[in-house]
Amino acid sequence: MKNRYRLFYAKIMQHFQRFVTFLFCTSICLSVSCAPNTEEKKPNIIYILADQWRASATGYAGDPNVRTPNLDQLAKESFNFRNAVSVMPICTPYRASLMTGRYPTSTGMFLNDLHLPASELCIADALVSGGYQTAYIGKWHLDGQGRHSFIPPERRRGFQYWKAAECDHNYNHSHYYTGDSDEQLYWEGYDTFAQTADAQQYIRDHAGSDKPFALFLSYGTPHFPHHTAPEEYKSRYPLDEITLPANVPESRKSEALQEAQGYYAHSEALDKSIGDLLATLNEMGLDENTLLVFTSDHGEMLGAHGVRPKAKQVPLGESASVPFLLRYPAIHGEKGMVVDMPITTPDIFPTLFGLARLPIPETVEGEDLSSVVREGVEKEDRAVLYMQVAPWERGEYSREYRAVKTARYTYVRSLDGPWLLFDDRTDPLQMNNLVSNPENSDLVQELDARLQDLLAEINDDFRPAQSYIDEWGLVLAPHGSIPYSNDSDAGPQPPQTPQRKGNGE
Ligand SMILES: [Ca+2]
Repeated sequence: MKNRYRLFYAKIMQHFQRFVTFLFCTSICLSVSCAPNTEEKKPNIIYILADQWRASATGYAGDPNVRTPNLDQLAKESFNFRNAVSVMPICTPYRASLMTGRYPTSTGMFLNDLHLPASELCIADALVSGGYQTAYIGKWHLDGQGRHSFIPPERRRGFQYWKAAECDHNYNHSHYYTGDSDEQLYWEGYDTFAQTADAQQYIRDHAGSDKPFALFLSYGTPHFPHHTAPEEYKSRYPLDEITLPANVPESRKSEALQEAQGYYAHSEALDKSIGDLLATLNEMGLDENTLLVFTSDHGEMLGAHGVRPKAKQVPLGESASVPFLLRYPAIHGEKGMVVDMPITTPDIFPTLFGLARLPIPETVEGEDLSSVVREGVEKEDRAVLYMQVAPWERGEYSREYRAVKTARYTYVRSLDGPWLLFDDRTDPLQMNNLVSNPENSDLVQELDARLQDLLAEINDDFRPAQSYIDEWGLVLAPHGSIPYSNDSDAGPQPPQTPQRKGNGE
């Protein structure tokens, strides 16, 4: 009898608890999601894009040389995607993919200095449609009509506030254009600092606005020339105090050290700038409702694996892996999370839009990963694609390739078949290519199947470079990419705009 009574009592309590839970959830639902458009206030968006900052070269990622206290702090407050890759580790192709959310094989934007077709829907146009004010400061590299040419408002792809140049890495005397004027202006002093000051002013000027803003801040550094970094920062990296990773062979060491000094100096100067920018955001009370990203378009080899310093394009981690911090306290609070799930460039546009609750255009090919930030749960077993369609770099690693990155592995296929397999967890310097090891044949097969699936999704059948060059009607210069001019007096250069001719034509 006693037991039966106990069971009966437990049942009653169970029902009671369910009822209380129901009441509790209903009241939350009424007060939060079902309340009259408690739609989250649209966040401001600040996208900080460095040029050539490899994933490993920050304090928080464990680089023993560089000092990045501001980024280290930001990493603690952010979702730190430590397996982020550049969909094509080179300038224009990355930027085209960022702007469109599409793969280089879908837009034809797989070489530097191409002109992004007007028919491609860009992120700023979509942001304006979503009620945003838009701004772009720094390096653009999508206009393809001369690196020093004026880019008129109608070719700015939806960016309203504009202080930008197509491409200029002369950091202590770099140009920009603004407004409707084709007058070439120059940033005062070191452009990283001047562009930061301009972004700070933009934030102050727009803090009280009814409309949210989206600011893209596209720095030229720490891309070479490395020796032009501010002396004050260079002096903090004496050559005899720099430790090179074990994958830099003896033959590259002295050159790598020399370049690393300026590379780290540019990086620390940029870290300082990011600290200044974050301070302004905080002063204006905008921290909470700002979706902030810090990332880079691709990395830098700095002599690793014997590849010359300044090079990228190749599939190795120093070139393809990028830092990617995303902070949006209104959604995830003050603490961040380390995310092992990989992310590739086309995922960025839809993820930002998912977080801002904006409709994602149908043209976008990447995946919306906003739920990962909202719920703090990674997608299991994700694999992402990156590639090189027509490399113009020369050397052992400069081949056409298609690659898969997972939380653990990098697998790369060349036109000859399976080429590289690294266990990035046990071998982060990628010194042990496991692809030919018979023990790994199942793994190679599995990763190759995943690669084929990802390629099928974007209808890419991985052909030799020339086939794509012909398909998109492009004509290359002797250096292996699109011809360009650095001469602003030469007037606009005729652009090469990829236009698909269709296979076999
Ligand atoms: Ca670049």
